[in-house]
Amino acid sequence: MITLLDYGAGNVRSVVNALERLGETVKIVSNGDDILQADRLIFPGVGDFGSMMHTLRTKNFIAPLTSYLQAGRPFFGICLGLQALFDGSEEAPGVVGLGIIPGRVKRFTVDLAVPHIGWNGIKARQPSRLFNGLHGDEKFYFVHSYHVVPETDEWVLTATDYGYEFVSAIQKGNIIATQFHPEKSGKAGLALLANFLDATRAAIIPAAAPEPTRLAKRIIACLDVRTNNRGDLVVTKGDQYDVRENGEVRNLGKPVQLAGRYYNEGADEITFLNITAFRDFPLKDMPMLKVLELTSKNVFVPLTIGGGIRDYKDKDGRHWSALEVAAEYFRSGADKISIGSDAVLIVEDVLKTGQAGGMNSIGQIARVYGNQAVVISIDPRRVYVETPAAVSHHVIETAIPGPGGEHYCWYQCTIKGGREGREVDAVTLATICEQLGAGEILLNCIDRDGTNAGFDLELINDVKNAVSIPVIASSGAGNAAHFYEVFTRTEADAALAAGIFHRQEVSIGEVKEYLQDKVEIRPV
Ligand code: 1PR
Repeated sequence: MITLLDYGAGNVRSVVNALERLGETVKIVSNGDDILQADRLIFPGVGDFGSMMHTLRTKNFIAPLTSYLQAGRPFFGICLGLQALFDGSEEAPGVVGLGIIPGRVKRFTVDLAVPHIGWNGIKARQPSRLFNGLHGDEKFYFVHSYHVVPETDEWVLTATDYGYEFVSAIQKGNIIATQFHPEKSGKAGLALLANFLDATRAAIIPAAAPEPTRLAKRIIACLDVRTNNRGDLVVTKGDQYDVRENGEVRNLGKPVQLAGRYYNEGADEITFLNITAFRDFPLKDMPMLKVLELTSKNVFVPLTIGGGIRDYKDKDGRHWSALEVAAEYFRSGADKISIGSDAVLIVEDVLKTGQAGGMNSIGQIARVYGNQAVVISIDPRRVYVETPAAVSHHVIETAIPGPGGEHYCWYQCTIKGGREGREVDAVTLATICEQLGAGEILLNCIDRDGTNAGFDLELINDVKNAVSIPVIASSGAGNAAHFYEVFTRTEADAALAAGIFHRQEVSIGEVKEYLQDKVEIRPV
């Protein structure tokens, strides 16, 4: 039996799933006594430092947790569960941490995308039982904007490089905590958790220590999901967003099975897009929640879900906020949510009024679950113009002339799965969404979707140059070389594909094999 401290902020399901996969029974803490009686306590922190400490305080968890830790009893903290052990954080000035490790939590000051999202390496600084079975060159999944800065090196367990070296795990006797997410780090992460669970394993130093560690470019498999004419939830795939063939919705497989296959092939993340959720209330769409629940039991890499995340009134007149919709997705196993149509409408509002409504879905969800949990999915389409002055949008000069020989274009944002073009360009959308609290951009391109013609490099460069959050390049991958192209000719942080993987034209393993030694990736 292992005790899990869930303070109700986020997705602890993935931690529960990982522990259950390792044969543990998990007891969730419901009061301070549960903490005091735990044999081993796991604390996965989510959201921001201030609200985490506030919730711990209102639930009267601070005193039992501090006394548990001061007694040096077995503890594993994850992400904010590491940061909580320190004196305080720049994220919430004035808020006092648990003070178990002297030091503070600071925001990254790097000329790189923040949050630091993705798979990075670790360098062991002291022996630990956590390293049994690891070579030392494995990569683990990170997602954070702040990192810990202990006053002494005494308890540093691992370090990682991102612009500069930071502390990525600590070990103080029985107290161990990692900035990365072992529960989302595939087989290496499960091995590390298994080592924590078995206190009889010997403390070792792994053989390899990458110097420096490097953040991998991520390969993401995307599953567009919708109900077909027979009422079954299927993975489908469009050509420039048209998913029908001879009147029938294309059926390329079952969502849970396909996600499992991509995990085994080495996908670094999996994204589900509920592509017709814009018309229906998505919480009626229980099969989608079930898909997430089942997938997260077997897939230990990050899961993103998009589609229909906005405010609703259901048929009984009950108002559901976008935050409540997102909360259902997080509870079912999602690590990130992606917002498409609603983001365009929010940005239109900002452009019209000069300010964002305080209740906008991007800010609301980011405040509770953290910026890194909010992805903006952009569905742009090229609009050619004769001259940059022809429109008030962000225009680029293009090497791919338009049908009338035009050398300029702008990227028009659309809503409702490309059905409706709006007067907002992709760069403006991305920039404003970043200001509102988005943590990542999923940059599709309707012109390239399903064409196998390669990514739209001009679009990706344009958006990537405008924001400091990570950008996922999407749409058009037709072979492994297209991934090489997008990672060497743009600064994209990740590349996403759908059709080539579903149709088994190229596997994720083949893409990674092609990129090996050319681009930093997480080996399969
Ligand atoms: O607007 O918040 O309800 O979200 C709806 C979501 O569903 C959006 O993220 C939107 O991109 C997606 N969506 C809506 N309609 C479609 C469609 O295809 N008819 N899917 C659709 C867009 C997702 C792409 C695709 C890549 C790679 N497809 O990410 O996976 O283009 O494809 P490829 O590798 O085969 O070229 P909301």
